[in-house]
Amino acid sequence: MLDRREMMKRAGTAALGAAAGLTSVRAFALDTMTLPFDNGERPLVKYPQKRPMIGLTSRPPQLETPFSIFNDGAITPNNAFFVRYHLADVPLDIDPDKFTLEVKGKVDRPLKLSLKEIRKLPAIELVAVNQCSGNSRGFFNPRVAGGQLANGAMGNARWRGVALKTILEKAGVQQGAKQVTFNGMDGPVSDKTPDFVKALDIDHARDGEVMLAYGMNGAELPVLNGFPLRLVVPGYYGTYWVKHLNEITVIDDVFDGFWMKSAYRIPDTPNNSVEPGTAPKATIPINRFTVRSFITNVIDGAKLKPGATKLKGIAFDGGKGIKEVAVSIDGGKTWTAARLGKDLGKYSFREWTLPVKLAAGSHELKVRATNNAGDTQPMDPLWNPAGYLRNVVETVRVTAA
Ligand SMILES: Nc1nc2c(c(=O)[nH]1)N[C@H]1C(S)=C(S)[C@@H](COP(=O)(O)O)O[C@H]1N2
Ligand SMILES: [Mo]
Repeated sequence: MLDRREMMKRAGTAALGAAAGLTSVRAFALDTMTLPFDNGERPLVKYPQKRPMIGLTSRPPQLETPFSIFNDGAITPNNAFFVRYHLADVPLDIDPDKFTLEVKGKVDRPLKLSLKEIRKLPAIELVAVNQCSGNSRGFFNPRVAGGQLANGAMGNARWRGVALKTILEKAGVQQGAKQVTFNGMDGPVSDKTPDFVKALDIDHARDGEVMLAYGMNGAELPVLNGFPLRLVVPGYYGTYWVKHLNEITVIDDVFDGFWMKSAYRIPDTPNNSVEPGTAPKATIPINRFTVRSFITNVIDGAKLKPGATKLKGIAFDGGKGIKEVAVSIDGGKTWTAARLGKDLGKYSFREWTLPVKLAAGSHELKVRATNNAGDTQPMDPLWNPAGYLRNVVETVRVTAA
């Protein structure tokens, strides 16, 4: 366990600015919690606009959602939504009246749009999961380098904004355009660190669903989730969801910046996995989510009363939509289909429930989802050196007594 001083040190002293009506406030540590892997001790920290969250780093702030939140409903509240940054220079006092989005490169009409102008364009809304590529990395065996996250680097929200397609049409994409790059207002503290820039293929960028979002669950974006504007790339890992987005560039080649060419790559193999401990021969940029499902109302190691219990949880995938969730209470020998909850769209968490009867004794509860393309979850974990894409069938061990 960490002592108080160490907790304070780790919780850091990030001061958030006045942009979203925030006064300058320091984050402070409330308590600690322990994630279920070695070196899993974390401070619970309080940042402006956030409820107590699991602190991973303080400069930049990186916060994981306590897993119990996912049992409260299919939508993750803004104040419990995880936070991920790469670069320490995070823009915390953006003046929304001075903010502009620049659209440039291979376009007929380069644009500089204010937030007001962006909000006047036709709006779209969509419920979608945002999940960090490294969500659940802490469970990798052998362990891998990177943020040691449990299962809380994900969240599901109703996003509101303008289709990127609308903006690109306004700018007039030129013949021969291949990709679109996205840059946010945060930057590196040192010149040696490459700026965080991501790219999408032009057809993907124009699919009508990739969105510049200014709204999240009926409110503005929280500062730490990209205020005042962020990219939403439904079904794709969070790395593409560029926050504080202020620069869009249409290019006629394939972008070769560090965060596309060298980072966020997965093995170019059938399951995007390799033998544990080995390096892939060829890699591709990470893209869509793998299929995942969780039990949310019973935690590992729980003691329950024998008899009737209702299991409950969530499932999601990269955009085909969840077709079936099956649950086993005997360690995977037999499976029963769960009842699916309300369908909030193919990019959303899908809630599920299943009444079960537990005899006295120990039980291994497992949950496995299948999407509309027939993709499902492996019984044994797949491995890759960056600790991405984790989607093994989760096991919750309980004792009924
Ligand atoms: N500007 C900016 N946008 C960013 C990042 C970043 O470092 N800077 N990190 C990305 C990564 S890796 C993830 S997982 C998501 C996390 O979104 P969130 O912090 O709103 O949860 O933001 C993405 N957008
Ligand atoms: Mo991420």
